[in-house]
Amino acid sequence: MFDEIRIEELEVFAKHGVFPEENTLGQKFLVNVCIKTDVSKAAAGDDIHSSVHYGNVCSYISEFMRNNTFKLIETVAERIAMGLLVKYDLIREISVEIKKPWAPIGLPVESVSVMVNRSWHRAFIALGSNMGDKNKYLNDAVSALDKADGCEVKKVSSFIVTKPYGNVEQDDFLNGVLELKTYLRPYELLDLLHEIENAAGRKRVRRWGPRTLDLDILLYDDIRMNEENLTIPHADMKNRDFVLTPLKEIAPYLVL
Ligand code: ROI
Repeated sequence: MFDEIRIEELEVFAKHGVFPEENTLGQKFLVNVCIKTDVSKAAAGDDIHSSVHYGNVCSYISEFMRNNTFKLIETVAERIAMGLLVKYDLIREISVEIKKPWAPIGLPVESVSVMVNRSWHRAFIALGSNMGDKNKYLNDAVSALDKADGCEVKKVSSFIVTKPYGNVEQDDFLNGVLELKTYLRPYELLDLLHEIENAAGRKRVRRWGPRTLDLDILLYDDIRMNEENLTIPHADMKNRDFVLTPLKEIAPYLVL
């Protein structure tokens, strides 16, 4: 589906490591990167501005690795992957491998390495509130999500007043749906939604009780998962007009 731009064995002298001497003496690191992007526009126009300049990517990596010190090459790889995803709009997926050919482990080894893969995902999030200043709770949630690391709100539906669903006697809800671009994985996204709910003073007193703010993952790319505290697509969304109506407004093309 995507084209690839590869960087192989970029050499950087830096100070990452768990052992204190690694943080003072430093050692050689080798970096491999595979960028998934669409190069057709750049190729057609023979224009570097429509592509990802691999020279600039190499400088970014080299500088980042020399100016920071981490214990784990996992951290180095992940931070580079995320930094590049955010910096270059054209990068859709990226893998970053960090190798240590001189790892001081006291055994003969060719090299040790970590490779991380990160990419952009599209999620749809349902928003609901039926306590206090409902409109403010929903608007604040939209901006909190837009400001969060690795997240960008692409579309927000109108907010609609809905009768409580599920045989519950409580105040009317204000509901909406937003489309999110994110590099967070489903469980990381779930944690972020919980943090935002908690910041809005959400108390989990009883199931289906009134709430200041409720945020649910409806869809995440095309994935299907059924785990103890996370089901995607949302288990009951097809029965909930308060979700389907705003979802249809911002994504009428979706086939559920
Ligand atoms: N009913 C409506 N109308 N809107 C909601 O957001 C909502 N959320 C819930 C329950 C209690 C199921 N009912 C709802 O969690």
